[in-house]
Amino acid sequence: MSAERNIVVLTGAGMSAESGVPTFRGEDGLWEGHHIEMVASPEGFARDPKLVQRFYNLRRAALKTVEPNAGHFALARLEREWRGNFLLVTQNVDDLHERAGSEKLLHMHGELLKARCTNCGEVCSWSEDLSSDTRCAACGKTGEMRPHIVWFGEVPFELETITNALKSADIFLCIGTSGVVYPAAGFARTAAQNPSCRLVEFNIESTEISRQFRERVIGPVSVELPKFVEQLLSDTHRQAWLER
Ligand code: BV8
Repeated sequence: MSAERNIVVLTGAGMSAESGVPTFRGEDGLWEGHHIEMVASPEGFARDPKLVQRFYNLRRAALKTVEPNAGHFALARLEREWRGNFLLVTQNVDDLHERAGSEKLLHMHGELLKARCTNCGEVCSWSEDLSSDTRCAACGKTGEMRPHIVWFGEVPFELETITNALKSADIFLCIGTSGVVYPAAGFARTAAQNPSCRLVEFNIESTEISRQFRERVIGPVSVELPKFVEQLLSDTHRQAWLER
C-alpha cells in the first residue's frame, strides 16, 4: 500500500461541540421549541421568514464568540502534511475549519457567512444580520436574500465531487456525526464499496452508522484527533521511508 493514499474526511456538529457550537441532537433537536427540520426548511422560511432569519442571525453572530479546537487544527495539519489526495467534507455551516487553516474543504450544507439572492442567485459573503430589508448588491432587489444554507428537502452542494472522492478513498474518517441525516449518513457505505478502504469513526458514543466501521475511536475530538493524526503521519512517513 503506497504512501500516496487518498483520504476523505466527513465532519458533523460533534467536531465543533467543544468549541461551544451547539449540536443538533442536543436539547432534543429543538430550537426555541421548534423542530430544527421545521426551521431549517423552505417551508419554514415561506411560513415565517422572520423566525428563520432570526435562527440564522443568532448562529451567525455566535460565530464571533467561538474558536477552533485542537481537533480542527489536527485536521488542518493532516491536510498540510499528507502526501496523497485529501478532501475535508463538512456538514457544519460554521467557519471553524477555515479558521484552523483547512483549505481542501467543502461545505456540503452551506455556510453561515454566505447569503444568496433568491431572485438572481448571487452568492456573497455575509457577516451581519439578514432581514426582509436586505438588498441584493447584484440585482438591487430587496427582501430576496436568504442564508446560503442547504435546508431539509434541498439538494446538498458538491455531491458529485464528494461521491467521486469517496469512491476512490483509501481512508475515510467519519468525525462527530450521528449518522441520521442523509445523504451524508450514506457516505460510509459509498466509501466501503472499495473493500480495501480503511473506515474509522470518531465519536463520544455509538451512532446510527457505527456498525459500518471496523475501527472506532471513542472520545472527544479535541483529544483523539491530534493523537490519531500524529500516528497516521508517522506511520506514513515510515512507510515512505521503507518504500524509497
Ligand atoms: C435531500 C444545514 C434530496 C442547516 C442541514 C433517507 C432516509 C430518511 C430521510 C431522508 C433520506 N433522504 C433524505 C431524507 C430527508 C432528510 C433527512 O436526512 N432527514 C433526517 C432528519 C431523517 N435529508 C434532506 O432533506 C437532505 N436533502 O435529501 O434532498 C436529495 C438528496 C440527494 C440527492 C438528490 C436529492 C438535506 C439535509 C441537509 C439539511 N441541512 N444543515 C442548518 O445547519 O441549519 S442538516 C444538519 O443536521 C447538519 O448539517 C447535519 O447534517 C445534521 C446534524 O447531524 P450531525 O452533524 O451529525 O449532528 P448531531 O447533533 O446529530 O450529532 C452530533 C454527533 O457528534 C453525535 O453523534 C454526538 O455523539 C457527537 N459528539 C458530540 N460531541 C462530540 C462528539 N463526537 C466527538 N467529540 C465530541 N466532543
